[in-house]
Amino acid sequence: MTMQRTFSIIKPDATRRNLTGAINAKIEAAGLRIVAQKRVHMTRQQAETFYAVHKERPFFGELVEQMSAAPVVVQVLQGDNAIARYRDVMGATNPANAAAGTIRKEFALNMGENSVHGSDAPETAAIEIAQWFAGNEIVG
Ligand code: 3AN
Repeated sequence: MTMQRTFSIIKPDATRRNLTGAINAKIEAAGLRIVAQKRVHMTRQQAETFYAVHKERPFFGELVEQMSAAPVVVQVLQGDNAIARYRDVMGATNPANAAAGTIRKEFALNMGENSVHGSDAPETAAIEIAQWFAGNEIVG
């Protein structure tokens, strides 16, 4: 067992369509525990900081625009192998390639508006969690 934490965002395309509960149900059904959660409206600056690794990518401007356009739900998920497990539940970045039963297959609209974010490695999970939560807001 590798007990891990990962950082998740339920993105604006999903909160707009009132899908927070449906996505949380999939997270919990996969054996992940939501140990911290809050709804926030990201500023442009916060979205730029969060996605700084993608600064040179052609879709950066659009991504920042979308992420700061409406509320999101930021979360910390905990469980055995949480990082890989959540990425499995999320499905492929492009919903057209996402496996049946995944969040993106069922809910994502397109490559950019793809309903959820999940950390890709322990180092990025730690940085992303620290951007949004104080230690005493995470209760495992
Ligand atoms: P993932 O979210 O699956 O880890 P990344 O890290 O490659 O994917 O991309 C981060 C985010 O950038 C994606 N969730 C998506 O919103 C956006 N994105 C990635 N590739 C594209 C693209 N080709 N066109 C538009 N948006 C994209």
